[in-house]
Amino acid sequence: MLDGFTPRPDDRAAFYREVGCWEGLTIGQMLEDRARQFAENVAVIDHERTLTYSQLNERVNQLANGLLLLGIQKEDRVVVQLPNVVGYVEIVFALFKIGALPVFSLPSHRYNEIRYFCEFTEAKAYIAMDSFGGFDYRSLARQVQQEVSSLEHIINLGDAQEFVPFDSLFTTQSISFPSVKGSEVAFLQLSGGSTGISKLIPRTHDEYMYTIKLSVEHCHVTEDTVLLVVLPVSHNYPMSSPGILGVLYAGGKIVLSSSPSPDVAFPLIEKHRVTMLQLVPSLALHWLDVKPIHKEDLSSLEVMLVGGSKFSAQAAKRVRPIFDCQLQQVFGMAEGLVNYTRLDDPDEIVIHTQGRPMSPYDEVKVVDDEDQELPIGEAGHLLTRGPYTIQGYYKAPEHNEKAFTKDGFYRTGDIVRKTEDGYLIVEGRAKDQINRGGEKIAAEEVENMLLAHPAVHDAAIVAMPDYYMGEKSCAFIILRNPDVTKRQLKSFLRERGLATYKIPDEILFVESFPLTHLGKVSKKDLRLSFEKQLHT
Ligand code: OOB
Repeated sequence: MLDGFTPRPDDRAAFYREVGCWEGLTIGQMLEDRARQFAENVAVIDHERTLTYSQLNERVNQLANGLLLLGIQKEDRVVVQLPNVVGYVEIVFALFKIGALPVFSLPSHRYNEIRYFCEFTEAKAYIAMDSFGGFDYRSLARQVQQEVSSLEHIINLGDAQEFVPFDSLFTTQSISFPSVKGSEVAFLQLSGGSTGISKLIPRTHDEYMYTIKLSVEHCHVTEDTVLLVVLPVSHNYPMSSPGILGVLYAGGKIVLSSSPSPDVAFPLIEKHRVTMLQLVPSLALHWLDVKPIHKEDLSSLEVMLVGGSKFSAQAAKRVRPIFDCQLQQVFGMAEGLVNYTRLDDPDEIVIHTQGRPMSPYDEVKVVDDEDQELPIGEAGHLLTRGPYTIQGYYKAPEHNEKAFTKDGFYRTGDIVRKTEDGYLIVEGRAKDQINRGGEKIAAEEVENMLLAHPAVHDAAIVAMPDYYMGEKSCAFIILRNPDVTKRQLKSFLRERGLATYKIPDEILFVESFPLTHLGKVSKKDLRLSFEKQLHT
């Protein structure tokens, strides 16, 4: 078993197997199976390529052989940083098949994150595009390769220059694949994080296959489903809720969009008769606002899933009248627990709640600050344990002590209310995080980086309200040296390679921070002071 992975206690693992949650299947076997069952169905489309299930499986096998020949072995970590392209699907399945572990990162990650992921996971390979969205990933790769000694291979999609060209890896030479078990770790997913840099989340084949199967059931994914993916495909939500894996499980079709812009996405919906969409609230709001001025025929749409951050009831009410499709709210987390509103729920529930857990074996508690369960209807901390919620972050024993209870419940950091029927309403957050349109920013990570600037005496990042994004980030800064400008501070963060979405949207210089009675910075008061400034 992978070092740094926390398995379930034996009795609970046995229970999840006994009741049929864990079936011992791997994600690679799933594709093998579906390629037989749905051979001629189209599996995946991007702006350049279309592959059927049998073609996809064949390409994946050829790539898996090439990866083995290159020297990638079972349990090797491979940092994957790709946008929404067919190559992404090919590479992750090839890694699954040989038991190597993709470490998922986002196209918006930069040196700060990629170097950390490569170093922390002792990655053997890093795979990225040549360039995308105006950014050259090869120069990033060069920098990281020099500094991380474990990195033996850099694989590049496109103009690879001195790196291994992705296309050169496909080979018909056949090597036997290592055997991979359902109980083994399939990949490392990123957490939103609240302390320092992102923690990594090890998910096993068994639990992820269960997630996929349940999502397919609750979102009614079938062979006729056409899913448009506009969010970054490596995020847990478009990956498995129901995501690309759910669609492949059911034999449906995935359409990968290179951009979430309606100018790109709406023509794709019309062209491919898309039936299902996954959005974050910030995008849903934008799409709701611009839909009336677009002429494309979107009548094929049946379900729009919205999740990743809170979707207001006000916005939720507009989905059906404007898009003439069903809304399904999803409240999930890369650590595991996923809640859906059900497709046969009354409007009242779909509009006002974030759904209920998808498995009957999900255990969900709402507790006070002393971990005492609260009566139904009262808002408190959400704790959860279950067949697909992790028991520990990867190689993080100290953090795990705090992030999990003694009996294995994950402290989500979310403040929720539970209804009589078991639905959850997200009321807020106890974790020190900004949810910027579904992208999570750990305040501490950005604060630490700001503190490295010689002119900064102290820094505190808080969320500020924003119509589209839900939240944006605001950095309150006490300066040592008044000559520095906001622009210089932002460039400083950029130059240190911080992911673009983590650069504070606003910077405010202050003389001092309000303190709590314990003498800690009161972020609540900082937020209030921001709102006051906004009103004046
Ligand atoms: C999804 O996963 P992560 O890991 O990026 O973020 C999880 C956190 C949750 O703990 C919560 O704070 C927030 O994102 N969140 C929501 C929400 N969905 C997620 N807050 C309010 N309302 C919602 N509907 O974001 C994710 C993973 C799988 C499926 C869907 C979302």
